[in-house]
Amino acid sequence: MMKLPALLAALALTTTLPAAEPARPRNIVIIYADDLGYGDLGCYGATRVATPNMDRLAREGLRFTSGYATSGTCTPSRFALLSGEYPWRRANTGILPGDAALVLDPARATLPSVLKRAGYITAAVGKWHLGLGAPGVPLDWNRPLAPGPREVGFDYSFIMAATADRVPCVYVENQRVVGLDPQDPLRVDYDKPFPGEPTGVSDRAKLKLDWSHGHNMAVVNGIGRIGYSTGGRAAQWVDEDMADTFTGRAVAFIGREKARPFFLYFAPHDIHVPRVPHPRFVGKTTMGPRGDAIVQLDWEVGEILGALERHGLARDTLVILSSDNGPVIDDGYQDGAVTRLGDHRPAANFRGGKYSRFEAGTRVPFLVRWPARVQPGVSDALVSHVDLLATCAALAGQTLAQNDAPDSPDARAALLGDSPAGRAYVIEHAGKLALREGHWKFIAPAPGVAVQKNTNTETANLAAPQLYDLATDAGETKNLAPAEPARAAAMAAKLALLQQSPRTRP
Ligand code: NG6
Ligand code: CA
Repeated sequence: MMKLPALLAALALTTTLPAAEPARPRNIVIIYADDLGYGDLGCYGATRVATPNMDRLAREGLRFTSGYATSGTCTPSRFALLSGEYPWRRANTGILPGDAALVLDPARATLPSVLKRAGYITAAVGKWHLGLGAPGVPLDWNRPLAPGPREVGFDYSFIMAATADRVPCVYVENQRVVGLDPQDPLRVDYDKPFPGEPTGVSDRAKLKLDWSHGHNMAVVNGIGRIGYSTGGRAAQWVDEDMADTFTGRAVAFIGREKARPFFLYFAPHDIHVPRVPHPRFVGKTTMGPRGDAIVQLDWEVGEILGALERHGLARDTLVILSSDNGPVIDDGYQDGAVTRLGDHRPAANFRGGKYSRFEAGTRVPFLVRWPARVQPGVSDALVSHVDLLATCAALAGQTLAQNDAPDSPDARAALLGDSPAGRAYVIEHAGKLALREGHWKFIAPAPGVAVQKNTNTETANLAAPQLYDLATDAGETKNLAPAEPARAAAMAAKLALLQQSPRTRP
């Protein structure tokens, strides 16, 4: 029998224990930044730009040091996040033009469809870049655009179709172009210019922001874009207002739906090109538009966090912040990003960047905050965006069918900080694949340039296999493949096996 003092102590313990931990977050918010580098945030070491709101998320939540996007560019990473499937298994999941058809399959489970099934009202606000309309059917921008976000599970959407550097430069709300004048129909063509419309070549001298490579087709708001368009003038966005517009819609969604559980996928344009922050952010850093766009992005994050607080939802809302791929300095406009970079290191101590299979391509900022459940701290667990579908499904009490989300494991233990161990491996994708297993990194041989000419990014393409020990060489400087051929061969075999198997979810 327990002695009285012990019994009292046990009782005291039980009475001071907090209420049972919630299994399910009241709301889920994913903030998916664009081209934001690991080293672009104060909480990951940046000193030349202040990011107080993202730093606060890190302080109040878990900051992952080995969080990965699946891919080194946007469309494939977003595809993986929303479908739970590696993009390299599917055709047409590379960087999409602005008039591409929807690449997500409405017949299959998606992150929003699973959460919708679980009773969350769902919204996508910001960058889409996953296509609109049916394959093979030319899109008429003057009519409802379907299939799109709604057909894959988003109740509400306020998006741009692709990227801000691609036409059409208009907002699309619930799959209709916003503010379109029927007398001035919008047309888009990615092959040939519309006669009489200026281009970034014909009107180069008049541009507000000159291009450095690409971005010399249609001119909208004095900025050259990718692709041609005509008409739809009244609907064209103002680049400087884009952060306010998207943030405003996201905050309004939270306010409108605060009475019931919601899932918000908020995908800011920042810090992708063209970097044209609102005048109130101009000059906030010494780095020019790229730095100022980080400040603007941080403001956007602050607005979302503020809305959650205002409505009393912060404690019970799971907020995840990450980036679709690593950083790039010159991505096609002469915006001073290269000349004004100074000693800021967007990729921290990693090699490569956007478009790369070196670590900086896919190792991204990754923050998880859920005050009611997640203890603040730092986690070195390997986690990937592709985990989020099955993880959120499990949190929401949903079971997945065998064929759903074939590459998405339930990573609750790592993502909620219950376990320091994450995945055994991550696959890193930019053109070809690479494999990180524990602290070893194997990069499969690939043809192609070692350094992308215009962006000046090291791609990691090499005719020979590469092997790095990230524990001692995070910057991937010393190729150990010649010295450790057996390890390189074993990792090559494992990567080939993973690539060939139709699914990796247990
Ligand atoms: C590239 C663009 C780049 C950017 C990228 C997509 C040129 C020369 N470069 O083709 O500016 O738009 O595509 O970026 O056009 S992503 O983050 O959406 O993947
Ligand atoms: Ca991107």
